[in-house]
Amino acid sequence: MNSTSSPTITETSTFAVDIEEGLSNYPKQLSSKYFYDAVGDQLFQDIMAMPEYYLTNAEHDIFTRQKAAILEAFGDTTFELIELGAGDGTKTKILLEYFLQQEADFTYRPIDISGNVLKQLADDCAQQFPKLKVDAVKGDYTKALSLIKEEDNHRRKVVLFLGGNIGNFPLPNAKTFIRELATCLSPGDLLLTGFDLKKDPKVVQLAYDDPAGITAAFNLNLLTRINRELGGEFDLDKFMHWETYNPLNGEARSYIVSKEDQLVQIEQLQLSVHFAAWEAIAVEVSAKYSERDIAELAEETGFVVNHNFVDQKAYFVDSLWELKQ
Ligand code: AVI
Repeated sequence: MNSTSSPTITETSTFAVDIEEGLSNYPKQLSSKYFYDAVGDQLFQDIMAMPEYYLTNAEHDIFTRQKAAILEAFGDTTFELIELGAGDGTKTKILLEYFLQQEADFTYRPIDISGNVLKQLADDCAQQFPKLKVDAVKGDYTKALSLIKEEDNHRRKVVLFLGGNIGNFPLPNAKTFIRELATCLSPGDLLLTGFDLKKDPKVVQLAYDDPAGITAAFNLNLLTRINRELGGEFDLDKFMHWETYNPLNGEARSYIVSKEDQLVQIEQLQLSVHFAAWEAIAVEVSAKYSERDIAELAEETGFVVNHNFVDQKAYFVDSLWELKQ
């Protein structure tokens, strides 16, 4: 598919199944991948523009200042550029523009769960970079892995996994995911991953519990989505957002907490969900790493760290890894 056509719609909807399972479990748990409906996409844009959400600016700083070093570290200007969880691609475009200026020979393959942002990204690329070959695909990470596996092996693959998306896996799951990703790559292929670094816990806490309540709205929108798509009857006033940051394991965790004992009907699931007062639903983990954690993760998943690109505040790192023989 070229940059002017619409992204392929390939995702199978497991929303209803996952919601039913997550709300029937104890403790209750829902995946943050379901935050991203049209309203969620907009709220995430708002989050990225918040002064407290430092991750976006930090990675922007890295790409702006170190794009030449990044391309140089690739060691070759011919590659397949695959982006997992591409989002709106704002920061990636800094790299794309530079790679094009340097006449690198590459196709850009963004993969994202949100068709809305992906369509926007494909359209933006077509406008801004008419010469860029774009092949955009809607899908989650499982879909992404199967696509990477299907790719022919003529060109070296460079996989981008930016913005701290890896943090949305708890550490053991991150390891499993990267190991699986490694099985889809060949020795010498590259992985550029954005890791949010462990830092002053107050800074992290504020990024996920902003005073304006944008993050709270982002998380609670999941209940609105269940109401709309599955005939749920969640009353948002009876729930609240709660955030914790554990500086030991680096996990920032988001919860939706029921403020009272209540029953919530979800018509299309024919489900009546009981919440005890102050019962929580775990909705998101945003893990933070130290450089040592990153080195260990690379080692344990078959990669070698080629270079760490750190922003000026040392808040965030884009870590370039190469798959070992
Ligand atoms: C997409 N992901 C990296 C964001 C994060 O920081 O975990 C999602 C997010 N959740 C709350 N704020 C931002």
